Amino acid sequence: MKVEILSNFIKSDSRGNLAVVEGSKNIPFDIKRVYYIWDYPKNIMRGAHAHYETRQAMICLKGSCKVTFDDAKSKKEIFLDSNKSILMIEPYVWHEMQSLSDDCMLIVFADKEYNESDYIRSYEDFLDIMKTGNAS
Ligand code: T46
Repeated sequence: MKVEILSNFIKSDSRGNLAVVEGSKNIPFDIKRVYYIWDYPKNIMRGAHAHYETRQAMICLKGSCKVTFDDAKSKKEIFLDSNKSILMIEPYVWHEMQSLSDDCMLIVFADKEYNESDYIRSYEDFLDIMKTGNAS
């Protein structure tokens, strides 16, 4: 499974840093929705689902967390602790965010409006969908 991490969206000069996220320029889709997540209880997990269609790009603005990806064939863990990387979250990839630091703030850019029917929230359903090839 290939997990894409994008960079080269920071403008730095002697005054500091400025980050620009531009749809269909430095992230590979038009941005339809932006949300951010912060202020977690201890040891909480977020995510734990896959999407049918929605493509997303995530930046850890502050703090750190571990993101686990699972495509039903293999798993991959990415540790996010820098606001200088954009992590792509593609459809049909089960993703979980764990080990969220107290100060962790995640911002997510999505290419679709929120639609609960785009979520696969049961891991068993996800495995079935991936096995039966309904994913293509
Ligand atoms: C994802 C990961 C990275 C809305 O009403 N509109 C929205 O745009 C979103 C994102 C969520 N919601 C509602 C749905 C739930 O009632 O907010 C509540 C919490 O959402 P959820 O449990 O899906 O949150 P996470 O942190 O588990 O997942 C979120 C995104 O939903 C998801 O698409 O990929 O972050």
